[in-house]
Amino acid sequence: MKNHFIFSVRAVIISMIMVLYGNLFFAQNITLDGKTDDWAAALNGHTIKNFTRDANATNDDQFTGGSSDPGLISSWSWVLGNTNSKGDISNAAVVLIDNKIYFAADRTAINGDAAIGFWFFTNGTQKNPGGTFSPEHAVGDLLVLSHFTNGGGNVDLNIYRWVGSGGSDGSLDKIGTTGNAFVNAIYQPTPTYPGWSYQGDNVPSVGIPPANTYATGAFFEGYVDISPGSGLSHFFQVSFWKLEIRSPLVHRSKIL
Ligand SMILES: [Ca+2]
Ligand SMILES: [Ca+2]
Ligand SMILES: [Ca+2]
Repeated sequence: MKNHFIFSVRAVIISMIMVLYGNLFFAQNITLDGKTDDWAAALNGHTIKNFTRDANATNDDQFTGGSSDPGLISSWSWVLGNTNSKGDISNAAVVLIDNKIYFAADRTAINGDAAIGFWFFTNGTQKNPGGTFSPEHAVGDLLVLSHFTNGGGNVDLNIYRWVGSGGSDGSLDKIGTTGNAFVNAIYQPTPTYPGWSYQGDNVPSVGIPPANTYATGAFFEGYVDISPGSGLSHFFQVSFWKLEIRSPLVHRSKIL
């Protein structure tokens, strides 16, 4: 009887552990490893998110030359055009998980390194019909700059906060640099998520990748921690829920 009781307790404990691990498993976290297999579950499992399938052809919205990161929103403009494949994003995703903003994107051509940037707007800045953007920046808008590296692996994130003037870079103030980003170091399938599709360009060193397959250096994932104590928690106090989590402004993904 005693042994039976012990086994029962063990069973309960094991069940509790499984529940705990089950909850962790079903929390659908993103692992920064350059692998794509966590993104579909994360997007399906969380409510604050956005996925955008950006165009690849002549109807691809893109920034015009004067639309710089330190510039005012009123100086930004966009047009429809044929994006250079080196700067052509096909898919972009953002999801909020446990006070972390996770983001992912891809590039069509993998030759060489390329910069990428994500803007998160406090007041929901977005593009307007006719080629303009509004509303203007608010103090606290968040800019994350990083890069695709040709061979894949861990990459740095440079985090900036819009301050208007007097920042480390004028209108932008550099908050810090983290290693919280990764570019795929091995071939990866696209996540099995509605609308997520991809065709890489021919690159002499590797040829044309199969459909819906990322060659090394084509897929980027990272996160910014905005939890209390992170130094970025003020983003919570400026209507975080209105940040453009819903619209990562794919066309702003600045690949140079
Ligand atoms: Ca991953
Ligand atoms: Ca595109
Ligand atoms: Ca676009």
